Amino acid sequence: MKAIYPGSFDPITYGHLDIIKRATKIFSEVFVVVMENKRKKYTFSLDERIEMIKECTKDIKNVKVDYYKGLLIDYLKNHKIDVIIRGLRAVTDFEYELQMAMANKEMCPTVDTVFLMTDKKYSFISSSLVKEVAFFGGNISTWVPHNVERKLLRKIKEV
Ligand code: COD
Repeated sequence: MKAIYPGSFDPITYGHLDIIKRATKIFSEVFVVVMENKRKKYTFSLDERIEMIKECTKDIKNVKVDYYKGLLIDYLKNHKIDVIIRGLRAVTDFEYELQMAMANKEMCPTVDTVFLMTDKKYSFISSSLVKEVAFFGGNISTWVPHNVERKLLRKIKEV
């Protein structure tokens, strides 16, 4: 069965990667799709985010990296996917995730959202936390893969 893991991935972290690895053990094919969250302003371009995900998942056979600029449910319909994977960190994620899951189900009743939890060592990580700590010179090497750390440090120097 196919599943989609949609997100902003700005940038991808070990938290995201942990969810991707767990999902690939449950589903035959996992589409990691970079999409647009209208509530966010992105640090990395779409191409940069896709490139980082591809580098980080190149050794996982049943992952397909893609992007889509429209509604998530339209991508699902186009690719005949019925399962959305989302990660849950803490109670604070729940309200937003529940709202999205219900809205997607309302728009497309055949769709189910499956929530996965990361290993607890990654459960506090978010892309915005990583960016903030890196910006002020903190060590992020245990929160993001090396290629992502390198690109983020370069991006910080540019601004
Ligand atoms: N541990 C566990 N889970 C994690 C961790 C972690 N450390 N870090 C992130 N996650 C999870 C998040 O909880 C989330 O489930 C997922 O990983 C992706 O997170 P982000 O922050 O990269 O992505 P979001 O939340 O910005 O993605 C939102 C979408 C882009 C998917 C959404 O806005 C969308 O569907 N956009 C397309 C347009 C659309 O259809 N909108 C209507 C939606 S109802």
